[in-house]
Amino acid sequence: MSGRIRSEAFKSKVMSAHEAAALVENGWNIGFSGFTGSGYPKAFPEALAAIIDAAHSKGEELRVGVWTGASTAPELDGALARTGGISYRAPYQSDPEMRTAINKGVSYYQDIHLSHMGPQVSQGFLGKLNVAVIEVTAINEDGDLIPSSSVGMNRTYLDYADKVILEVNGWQSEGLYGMHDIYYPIGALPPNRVPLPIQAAGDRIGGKVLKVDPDKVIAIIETNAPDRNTPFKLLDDDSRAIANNLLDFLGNEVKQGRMPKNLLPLQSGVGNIANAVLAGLLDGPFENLTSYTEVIQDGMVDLLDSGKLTVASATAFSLSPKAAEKMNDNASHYAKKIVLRPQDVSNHPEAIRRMGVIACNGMIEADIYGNVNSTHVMGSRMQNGIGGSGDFTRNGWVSSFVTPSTAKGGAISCIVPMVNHVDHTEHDVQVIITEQGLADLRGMAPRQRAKLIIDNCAHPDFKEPLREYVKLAEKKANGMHTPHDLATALGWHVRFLETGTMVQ
Ligand code: 0RQ
Repeated sequence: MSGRIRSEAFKSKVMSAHEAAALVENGWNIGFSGFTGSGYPKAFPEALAAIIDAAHSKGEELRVGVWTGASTAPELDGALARTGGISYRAPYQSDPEMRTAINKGVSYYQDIHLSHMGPQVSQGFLGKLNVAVIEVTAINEDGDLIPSSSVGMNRTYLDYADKVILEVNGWQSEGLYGMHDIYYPIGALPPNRVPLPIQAAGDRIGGKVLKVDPDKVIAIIETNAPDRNTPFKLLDDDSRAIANNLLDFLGNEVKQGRMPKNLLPLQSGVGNIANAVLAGLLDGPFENLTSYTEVIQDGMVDLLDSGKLTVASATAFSLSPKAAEKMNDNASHYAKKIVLRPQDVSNHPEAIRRMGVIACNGMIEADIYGNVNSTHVMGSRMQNGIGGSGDFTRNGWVSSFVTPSTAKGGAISCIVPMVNHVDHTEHDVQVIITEQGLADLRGMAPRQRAKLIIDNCAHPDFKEPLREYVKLAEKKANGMHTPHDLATALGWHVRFLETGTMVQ
């Protein structure tokens, strides 16, 4: 044994991943730990996938509901989705195999705001939670659990599951102890909800450990395996240009007296552009920054190292292998500057609204009136999910969305007459940014927005076609508030589906 299981009561429950996975019954819902590729169980899901494959090859029915914090890794979403054994998946995923199962209609998928997942599970809307499978760093003598590299939904799953399986991962640094802030009262349901007493990104309001009823623990698996930790792409010209447009905007907000010199707490989505923004901040003029976000990427760790960022609050890491190694070696040092919270706290509307978070998220497309689609490709296909973007967009002080102006080598305009699916409405979206420029939509009516978005954000190849659409819409519309020609509003998407390009 690794020495990470320090409670006598738990030692006798150690078994292999196969033995633990064999306890799962057809139709069970499983609440897995894991958020943006960190802190997910490493051995149980693949063992379960092998058991599902074996059952299916004998013609037996074995399918499960898979609930997580957010996206996981090929060893979890990938392995289970490949079997065809996931009946239902929630809330956020980004795995290619999982995406295929959803888009083929093999698995149902419910795309839930990350801050809503806890309350919805607690209310029982998703059905009964049969088992929670949670990765931890260690089990203390008193049976308390030291969380690993993500917190996500773990508090709720441990509380609400009938049974619990723990994976104790020796790869996770023991220095993580003290980084987590687990606030329990926020799990209360109406009418017993309490205020969230967070006034600044670094406030600690809870305990360092997760609690579990030892009687519910049916198995413990020992692992020693790293998190997914995919390296980031090198910054390209487009992501650098997008980052610069956002940083200029923030500089101007300070100049206009609308933000303090050290800005307001930053939230940044995942991916290349988000990392470019963080890299831009490293070279930029802003000091004493803070972050209230959901994911800590490499750029955030660099900012902490430089001293430009004083504190970062999140629910999970999403690091490259190099940065993960650095985090593992120095976790107790970073624990003074990083707070990892449950996702119903990291993404809580009350804290985001009170602190005035600057939200910045990626998108698939925006339309000329400022509606944003973060999730769907050509109306029907799911890409990843809304994740936490809605939590931060609706409640932030500034809500911005970033994308290159075109996709698929210029065949697709990311600025369209009408989005093929709405995740963030025109009422929530304040700033749209592409490599072409930035549209500050605050204080603007729909037709004013259309002009600004086309002039500042659309790719030159699509500016004139968009202006032509506006003219046509204004001629044909039944009203001049948000003019549309309903017969052609989605024509660009239809053209892409029929010909492989939106270009006329
Ligand atoms: O497809 O992979 O087949 O090449 O979409 O696009 O440009 O690589 O951008 O990785 O930053 O993802 C919105 C998906 C952007 C992401 C989204 C195609 C494009 C490519 C990916 P390929 P890029 P990114 C915090 C907040 C929602 C969740 C969120 C996301 C693929 O940012 O999932 O914000 N956001 N969470 O070719 C058709 C278009 C397209 C398009 C891009 N207009 N039409 N395809 N693509 N634009 C994190 C969490 O919540 C956990």
